[in-house]
Amino acid sequence: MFIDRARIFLKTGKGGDGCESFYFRKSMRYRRRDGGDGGKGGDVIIKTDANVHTLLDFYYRQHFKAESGKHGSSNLKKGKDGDNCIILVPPGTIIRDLETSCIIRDLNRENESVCVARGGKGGTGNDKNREATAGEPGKDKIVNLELKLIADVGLIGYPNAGKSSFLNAISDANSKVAHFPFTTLSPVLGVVSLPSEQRFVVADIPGIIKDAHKGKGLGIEFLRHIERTKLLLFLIDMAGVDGRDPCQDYKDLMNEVECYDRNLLQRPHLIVVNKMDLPEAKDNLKRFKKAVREDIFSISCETRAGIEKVVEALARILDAPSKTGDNVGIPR
Ligand SMILES: Nc1nc2c(ncn2[C@@H]2O[C@H](COP(=O)(O)OP(=O)(O)OP(=O)(O)O)[C@@H](O)[C@H]2O)c(=O)[nH]1
Ligand SMILES: [Mg+2]
Repeated sequence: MFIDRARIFLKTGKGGDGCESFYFRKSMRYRRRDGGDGGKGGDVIIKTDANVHTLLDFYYRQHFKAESGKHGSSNLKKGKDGDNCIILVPPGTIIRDLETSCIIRDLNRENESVCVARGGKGGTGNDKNREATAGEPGKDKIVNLELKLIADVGLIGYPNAGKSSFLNAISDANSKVAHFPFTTLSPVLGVVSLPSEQRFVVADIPGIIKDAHKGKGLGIEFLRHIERTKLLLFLIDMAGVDGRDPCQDYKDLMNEVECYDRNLLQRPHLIVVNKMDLPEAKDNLKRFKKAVREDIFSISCETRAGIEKVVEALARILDAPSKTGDNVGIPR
């Protein structure tokens, strides 16, 4: 199960009460105030950890509580601060306040942390002529977590187009491949390592079909995971194995991406046509080239033909200094 959204309830620690206490000995003329301060209530902190990959843990547990501060005591003893509650999330998690809908933080890097809810202040003890006060309550919060994977390249294609086969061919990933649609039900990341020591991450997301933006198939929710990618790779089954027209597939995919977020189409992208080992693919490609006037990379994941050229192109584009809206030499 791949959970990429969660709602969690955060309870902060209450501040410990300040102590009201007086010290007195027979030899003293006046009693002395010696009440210590209360300890601070624990905060709730959210931190990224590279070993956490999904928000699945929050499917089982939604309530988190930091420790309250201890009360102050006589002899100016300060109460102990409450322990913070630290919640681990994968890098790429966006934290949103439920009440205001504002983004509290977009945690992109490893070991990045943010204090989401502050514990209450400890009360003051009655020393130094002050009155003892009670500890303050903390600011509890309900937050929504949303995971957007961090990858350099996002694969977009119809189900069965060969996205997982392509990812497995170029990277260390082991994404499930099968001859039926919707084999991949949750995003898979693969790391491509080149002899030049350049490395980049490719995200395989579940297939998209016409009218996915209206909820058809698995919908377009998963496109969220390519929002942060630098480059989009449209993968098209040129043999039309499932009986569709590849030119129409391309138009449908573009349309679905546009419906999700039209700015995504401003991103550099590559068009890769797959299954060129099958005889139907040759004729289809001729028509496709006339209809789609862009650079096209033809490959076969079955024979591995053309795959190296695509990897070289990806590496070149990713290596180039990025300019917003730049189409990196690929005319649209
Ligand atoms: N002949 C041929 N078959 C291919 C090629 N690439 C993939 N296939 C086959 O196409 C089918 C689908 O491949 P997948 O890699 O699972 O496709 P996908 O796009 O990940 O599919 P979903 O996960 O369902 O979206 C499998 O039976 C593959 O063996 C190719 O280049 N040539
Ligand atoms: Mg797949």
